[in-house]
Amino acid sequence: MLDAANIPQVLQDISGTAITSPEAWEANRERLLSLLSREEYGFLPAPPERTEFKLLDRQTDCCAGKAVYEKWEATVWVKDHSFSFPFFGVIPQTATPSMAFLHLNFRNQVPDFYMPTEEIIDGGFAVFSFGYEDVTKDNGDFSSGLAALFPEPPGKLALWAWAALRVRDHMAQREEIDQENVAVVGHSRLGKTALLAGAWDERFAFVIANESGCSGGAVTRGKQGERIADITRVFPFWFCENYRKYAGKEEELPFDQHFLLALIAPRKLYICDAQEDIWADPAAEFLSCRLASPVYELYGKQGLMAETEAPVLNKGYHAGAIGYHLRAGCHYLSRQDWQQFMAFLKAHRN
Ligand code: GTR
Repeated sequence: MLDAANIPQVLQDISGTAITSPEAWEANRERLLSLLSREEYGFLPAPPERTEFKLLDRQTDCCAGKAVYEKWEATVWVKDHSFSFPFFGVIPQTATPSMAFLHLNFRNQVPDFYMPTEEIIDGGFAVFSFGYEDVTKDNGDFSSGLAALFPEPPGKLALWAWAALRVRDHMAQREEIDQENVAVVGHSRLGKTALLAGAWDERFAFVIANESGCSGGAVTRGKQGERIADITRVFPFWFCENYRKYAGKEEELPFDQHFLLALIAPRKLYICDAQEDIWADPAAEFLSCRLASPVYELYGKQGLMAETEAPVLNKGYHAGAIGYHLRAGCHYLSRQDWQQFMAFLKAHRN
């Protein structure tokens, strides 16, 4: 049973003293990042010694000429070893810089059924993306792909997040992009990845996790559907080894998932769910947003603004710095979700 009283409070330092100022929160923030890294995801590797971006393809007739399509290859060097992966950009042909998404995609195709590209362009946004398995396979093999560059690689979620930071490095070089308004977005396992990327890299002004659920946006204690025992049995390689010891022992975790959400504060965060996706557990995600909100309040901002304990179907909770919606249907990243993301970004543009 979900019960906020059983969930650790985020505004406490290591000695249990209440955190009451942004300065005290920031002093404690690194400790929380390390805690999550040590116990759950593994540590984010240092940035590469060198990165090169090579343009592989460019088309100016994309979306009926409203946008430019580009295919790039990123090559990263870590201690004399290199690894390359492709990524894509679709950028509106406008005179002023565009707000932008970095979409962590399941596939390396543009457009894609999880990425309604023309609609995103029509909304006034650029969208960069990569196919996550071009970075490292979604399995327990750490001997190939990006994983092979690191002697002690973290879990796969952290490796995908590291690759996202390299695409963000590229976006940072682009004048067509409004650097103050870049969102990282992912669905499900890649929603968990988006949260990690956002926690680790403050260049993401917006972080969007769609149906990220267990070990993502949802609190673990009292959660329905997927539990740590389920996720570490089927996908142990997403995490570091330490995480397995919490299977069936959620109450021993020295944190809960709203700590991850709180690490994004005071930047904008967006969590969303599908009504039929009990595996992710919308109620546990909504509660997580509520429990992360006090950190936003330290900064004089409202986090999740909601009057009810449970989310109302199809209502866009867009007023606070933590946005949320629950849509009808099943586990999916739909165009309806994208419409909500675009509305939230426009409403909260920096
Ligand atoms: C499921 C997994 C979830 C979620 C999902 C997905 O099988 O149990 O945590 O990440 O995959 O990525 O689609």
